[in-house]
Amino acid sequence: IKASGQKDMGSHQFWNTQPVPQYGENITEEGPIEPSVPRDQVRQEPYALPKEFEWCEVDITNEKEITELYQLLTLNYVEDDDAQFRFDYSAPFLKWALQPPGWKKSWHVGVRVSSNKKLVAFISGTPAAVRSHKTVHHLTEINYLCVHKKLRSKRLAPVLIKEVTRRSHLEGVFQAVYTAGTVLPKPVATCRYYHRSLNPKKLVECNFSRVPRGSTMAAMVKKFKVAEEFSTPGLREMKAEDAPQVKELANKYLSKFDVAPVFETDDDVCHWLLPTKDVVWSYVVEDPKTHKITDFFSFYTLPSSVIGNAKHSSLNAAYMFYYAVEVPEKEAADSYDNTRYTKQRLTELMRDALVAAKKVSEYSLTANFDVFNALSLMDNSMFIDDLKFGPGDGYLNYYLYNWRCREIKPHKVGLVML
Ligand code: NHW
Repeated sequence: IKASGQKDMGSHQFWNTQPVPQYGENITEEGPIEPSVPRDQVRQEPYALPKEFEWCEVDITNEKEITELYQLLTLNYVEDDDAQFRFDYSAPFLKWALQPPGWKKSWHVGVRVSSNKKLVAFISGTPAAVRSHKTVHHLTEINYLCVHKKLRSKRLAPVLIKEVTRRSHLEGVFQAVYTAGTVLPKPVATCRYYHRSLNPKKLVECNFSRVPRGSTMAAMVKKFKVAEEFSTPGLREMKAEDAPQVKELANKYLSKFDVAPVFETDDDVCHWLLPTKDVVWSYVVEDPKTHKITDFFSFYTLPSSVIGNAKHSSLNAAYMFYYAVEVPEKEAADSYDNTRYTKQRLTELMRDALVAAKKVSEYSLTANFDVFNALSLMDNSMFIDDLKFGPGDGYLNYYLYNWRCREIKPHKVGLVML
């Protein structure tokens, strides 16, 4: 989904005051923009809200409160420019996304109307280890910033951002990473969305895609047909016992990108990658002879509400998440052979990811995927054309808060944000 809100460069009343690089700044040295400070020098009182509102912590372990958060987002979160689709993160998904190891309730920041306690705005932070170039940051991943539609353009977003920043500072965290469709000062990377049709008929009916001139629906259905069975020998669902090997494999593969997460513990890997019902799916390749895990891939579900369509109310999308291939030693030594091996292996693996998405769809009502989405990051450009992904009109910008960082090309981005 492409978010709107592109502004004139330079005219950012709020962002011009923040420790982020400004447009036009030429970055040569990496490092913090403002210093970290001890806890007792961090502002102790919450920022002031307009008088009819109050702060709250949204307790997402509580069914009532996670439902309130779900309701706020399902009606008010990100839409595309033409207001045809709106992200519809499910409650189980939000629980998963917001409760990684080390998660903090104080970083699930809500705003309620004081009189009736209605939840009208939200922003979240979750702890993560993310490397940019050579530095590993223990930072905050910011996500799910949302202000109710009726309260837009009242400068509430800057207050939410300042408050979550203050709460990060209180925990000794002075850097953050976030992504947005909106262009703000100043993206460290920009990736493009690609889409692979699984259910072309529905995508056309939802106005998500068109039948190309000179083609027919029958031709599209044929073009996008997916095999029924996996082709990679040894491919199976990931299990908890695989975590130590998957951790090694993932960290090694991710080390070649300029911005990427670091999976520090088996718990991190289990949280993010073990299959979680109706949320995330992961598959590993176990070498039939050695029983070593040589590759893995994962994808998550994120449906969008279809706005104002007579026939469909929801579009179900699978999103490519993390993956890795282990390059055998003889190919690894030579960069040409390495690339050739990776391209071939990854293409076959991702062909199976499409098969897996189809298989999941057969057994699940909530994850009946119509489309498989991926960004132009990691090694995705190696399989995008062969597997019939097409470019979308959405872009995703990556930002670091309080860290100057040289620009990163999409194929050097190894971080996937939810
Ligand atoms: S991006 C998704 C953001 N959410 C949506 O698009 C949902 C639908 N839209 C809304 O709810 C993933 C509202 O339009 C929002 C803005 C709330 C977006 N990021 O209150 P005002 C994330 O969640 C700036 C950052 O009047 P509004 C990542 C805008 O440029 N800033 O606007 C979130 C302007 O500032 P400027 C954004 O429409 C990362 C100011 O807000 C933004 O009623 C957050 C206007 O405020 C966005 N997506 O509410 C940053 N959209 O300077 C984290 C607009 O230009 C930073 N703005 O005048 C790090 C913090 C932690 C640090 C720790 C050390």
